[in-house]
Amino acid sequence: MFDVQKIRKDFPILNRKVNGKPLIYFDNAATSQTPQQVIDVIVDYYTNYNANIHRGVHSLSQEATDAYEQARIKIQKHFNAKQPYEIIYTAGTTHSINLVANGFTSLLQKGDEIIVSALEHHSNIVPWQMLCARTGAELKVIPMNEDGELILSDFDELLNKNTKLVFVNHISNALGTINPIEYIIEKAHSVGAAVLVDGAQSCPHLKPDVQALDVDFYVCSAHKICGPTGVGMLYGKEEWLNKLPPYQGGGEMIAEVTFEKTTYAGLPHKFEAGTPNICGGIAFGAALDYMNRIGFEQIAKYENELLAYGTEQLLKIEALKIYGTAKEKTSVISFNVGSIHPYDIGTILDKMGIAVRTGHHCAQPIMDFYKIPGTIRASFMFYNTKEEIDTFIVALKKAIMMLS
Ligand code: 7TS
Repeated sequence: MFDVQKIRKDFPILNRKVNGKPLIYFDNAATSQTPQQVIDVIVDYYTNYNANIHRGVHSLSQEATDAYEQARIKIQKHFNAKQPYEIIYTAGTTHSINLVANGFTSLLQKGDEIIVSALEHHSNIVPWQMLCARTGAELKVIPMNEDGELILSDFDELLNKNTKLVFVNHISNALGTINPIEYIIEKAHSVGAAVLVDGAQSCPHLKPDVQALDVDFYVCSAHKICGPTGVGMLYGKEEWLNKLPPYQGGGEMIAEVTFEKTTYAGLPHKFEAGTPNICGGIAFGAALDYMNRIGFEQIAKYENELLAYGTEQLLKIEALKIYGTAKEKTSVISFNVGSIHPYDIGTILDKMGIAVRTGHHCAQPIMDFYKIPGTIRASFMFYNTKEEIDTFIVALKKAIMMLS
């Protein structure tokens, strides 16, 4: 049984006050909160077995290496990758995307085309623009409609024999749209293009199966899935990871080094130069354990209830417009009220202990599409409640009165 009050007890931060009011944390799309079970794993690491990995014969180093590699296997199982070495530890989604974009520099040339979607976070736009500048490849964009859905017929027309790569997020951070990645992957493959899916916003809400999706690359950050910041992963199909050259040179990623010639280590180490975020990787595994114990089906069901309830309550407010009305969406609500600036509402809500994000959400092209400077974004996780939404609605109405 899904018991939200029991779950809330796992999150110490939910007990704190902000500006004298109980914290209501609705900025989960930016980062999720951390349960005690994951905090304990972090404390245990630094208290009991902090050591560098893959290099020491001593016990601490062995323990740290085992825990780090076991976490990789947890991540592999979670995403259903075929092999543990298809999971590359990175610093997060942005790092993972840059690793792939950098690797494609030697695989692309003038005349090649790359497709991104209009719904992307800047971290899934800028690295590809940089890649195009390095290689002469051209960037094409799948447009969106008023509901915040991708126009798939336009995508079909963009695809051709020159298309080498397609990049799309699984779920939009600014609007919550769930993109039809199955369709996109299948169509892209039909012209021989590789697909990278940005799972930064999907992984907190669903459990992707990379083999069933047949996706070439899938990336995410642990901090959005109840884990720590500074760690994430890149899943890549073995054949693709073998084709990409290493991203960074350094320790750990080599087979042999001489001044004449260096050979590289195999997967996954080829992409993991230097001392990694060891504790972060272990805690990433613990965060997935935590979420899987609750169960992603339960999580999605409950969050959908929050989404429906929050949407219904918000739409009762006069002059409130929701951006992102896709049929398939997750628990993110982006909105504005009349001509009130989102920042002003966000500031007043903060005074009442409510954390929302305001601004362009690192997705300026979406804001340009709607011709707005930004939105107020309330994003819910499984530890939020309908009662919190009620308090938020009362506070929002107060803010609107003060600003009208
Ligand atoms: N892609 C998407 C879809 C995202 O939502 C984010 C972060 C990133 C990439 C980058 O992730 P990072 O962990 O490397 O920073 N999104 C947000 C957000 O919506 N508000 O703050 C960060």
